[in-house]
Amino acid sequence: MNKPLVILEVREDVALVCIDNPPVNALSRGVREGLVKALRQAAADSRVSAVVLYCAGRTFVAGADIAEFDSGQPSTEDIHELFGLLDGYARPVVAALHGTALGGGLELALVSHFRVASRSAKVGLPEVHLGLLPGAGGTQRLPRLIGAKAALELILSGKQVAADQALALGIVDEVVDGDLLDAAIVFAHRVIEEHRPQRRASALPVNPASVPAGLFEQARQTLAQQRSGNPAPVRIIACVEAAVTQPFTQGLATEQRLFGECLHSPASAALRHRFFAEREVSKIPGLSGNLTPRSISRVGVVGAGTMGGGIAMNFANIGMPVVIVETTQAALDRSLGIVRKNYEAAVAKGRLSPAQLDQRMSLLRGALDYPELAECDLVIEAVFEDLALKKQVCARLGQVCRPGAIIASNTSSLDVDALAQASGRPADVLGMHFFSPAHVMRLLEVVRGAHTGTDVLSTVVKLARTIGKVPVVSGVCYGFIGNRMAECYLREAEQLLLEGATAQQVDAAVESLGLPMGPFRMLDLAGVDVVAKVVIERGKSGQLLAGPTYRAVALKLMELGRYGQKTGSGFYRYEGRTPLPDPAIEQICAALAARHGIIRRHDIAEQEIIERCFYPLINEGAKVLEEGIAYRPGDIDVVWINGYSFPDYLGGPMFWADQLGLSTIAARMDHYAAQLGNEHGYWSQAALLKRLAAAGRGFASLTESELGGATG
Ligand code: 3H9
Repeated sequence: MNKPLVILEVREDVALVCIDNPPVNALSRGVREGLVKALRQAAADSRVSAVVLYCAGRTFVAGADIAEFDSGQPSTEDIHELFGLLDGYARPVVAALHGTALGGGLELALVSHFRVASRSAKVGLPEVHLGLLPGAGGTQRLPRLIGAKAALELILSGKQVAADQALALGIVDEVVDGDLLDAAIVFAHRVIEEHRPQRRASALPVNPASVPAGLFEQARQTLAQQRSGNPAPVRIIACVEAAVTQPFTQGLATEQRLFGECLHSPASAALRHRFFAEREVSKIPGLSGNLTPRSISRVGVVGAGTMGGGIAMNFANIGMPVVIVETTQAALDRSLGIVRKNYEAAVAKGRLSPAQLDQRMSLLRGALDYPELAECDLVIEAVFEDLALKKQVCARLGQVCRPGAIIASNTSSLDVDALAQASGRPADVLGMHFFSPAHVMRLLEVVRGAHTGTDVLSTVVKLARTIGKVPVVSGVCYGFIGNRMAECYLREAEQLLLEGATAQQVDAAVESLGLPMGPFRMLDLAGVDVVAKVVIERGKSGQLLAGPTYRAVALKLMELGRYGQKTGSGFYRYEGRTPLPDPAIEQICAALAARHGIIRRHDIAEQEIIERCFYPLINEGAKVLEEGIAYRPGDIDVVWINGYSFPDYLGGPMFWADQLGLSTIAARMDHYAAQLGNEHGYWSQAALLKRLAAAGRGFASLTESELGGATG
């Protein structure tokens, strides 16, 4: 028999209602049914004078069951039945909060009449991150409890607040140390003895002083400037405004209507996809859960450039000592100086205390020789992106690192298997591709070589979570998942310049989709010289499927010393950091076009730019899947959202492709092959794309057995 999700126990005059639905006590249908049953039973029990609602396991209810929203299960009407029952409950209900009381979980606590929280508890309404709004009365009850302004800020930000702050705000009534359930029972007894009436949030007026003039108008204006595709924020503002202007039941109806609009929006579906995809990435097919991870307590970094320094910060941030090796004292000093500046900036913003800065800096030690790395458990090389140099470094690391130490390369594109071979101990080697700035960006591509030990892989995936990264495992290929796909995007973006589009036109089209920066602003920021060198190196390696105009503009700009923002000109000219259109680019592109016989046109529309930049990228994603370089389409989406700022409300390129329809994409690929020619195979469809499109399927429909697995 299945374990009950809700258990009722009557202890003297208090009914203890316990929710036990691991891992996070989500308010699933079974829990809702169990709660209604337990509450009705307690109501009929003459011994019961009060109810304490609490949870087993690591947390109070962390929200509605998000998976139910996608499963097409019938509406959440029974939630409202449960909440109505609690609101009108004839005996006082005390919610006992521990862990994270989030979303529908906090709403469950808000509809209870009193709230007691453990000191370590956190509360919040994070629905906005899922493109939703609190749909179980949260937008109506919270403003009545803590005021409209504070409630609006909390719901719009989706932030969690600690128990002490929740007490100060008026979200909880008491914060306790020690045993939470005992404290909640004591609280319930006090309520009974003092004959305290139930404090129903639904019956409270919103404090007028908490609604400064223009509150909602200003919130709408701020939102308009953010150009977000998330449907929730504007509706959250409307709901909190309704809490101020409408009676409770009417406000609740407004909330339910607007919640429904959010729930059925494509953006919320995309954000929910992101939620699960980011958790799924750590599940590595074929890897036993019983693997003993290698112990990592000391890290080494070779190469103290911007990347190396940023990588080192990740480990110092969690209290791990780091040895940084460079060839000269000057390079070490420069790097540690940059790290200190980064920490000082965090202190200035109040995110770090001066004492924490000192403590973190004290964990970083510079060294000029490899033997200093002998005691490290993990060494990450972050030297210049040059295969010969990286091979030399890995060979040296293979000699000096202690047996069992993991050797990682921060290469962004090179052959990890070749590096592993050079080390002489390939089972210990993998790629850890950090994104710049390495101490800020959440993505880590973990590159699994042909001989990488399964314990090594699992150790690094776990470690990545510990340092706050989202790890996505990639197989070995040029550029791994992200940079490999980005090549197609950049190729077409530059090709469009040759055909007559301007840099600002291409950037604007891409930005209209929701990316914060189009390709040319991005290239100017990254350094045109840096990216052009990558193209040259790849050309030399014979791995480029390329015609004579491949990335021709970037190569030309490098030749001209137009390296981007740092030299004051690149695809744009710069006044300070402001990019301005540069007629010189038009002339350069026109000359290149004439040389290569490309006819320039002036009718390139936004839609063509979007299709030509993104459809080949999606097609490459299909190849990445069919070759087993990525395990799942969702892994690719996680890479693009976290590493390349692809808009999360589109769910990542593969999820977006499914929404557009793969047959549409396939048809447009054929169209461009016919219009532009396909001499170099740029418009040849991946077999997987072709097959799915023909079958009217999407990437999301791929089963485990259909997915590649070369990574395994
Ligand atoms: C809502 O409440 C709407 C209501 O207002 C209106 C209703 C009408 N549902 O993150 P973790 C799973 S919307 C289903 O790795 P952590 C998660 O997928 C909801 N599943 O752990 C994972 O599964 P697996 C508002 C959920 O310790 C496992 O639990 N609430 C849910 O790092 C562990 O998760 C939120 O948005 C869920 N609600 O972090 C809170 N939550 O093991 C969302 C988690 O199979 N959740 N799972 O991969 C969180 O923020 C974090 O999970 C939490 C724990 C902080 C709780």
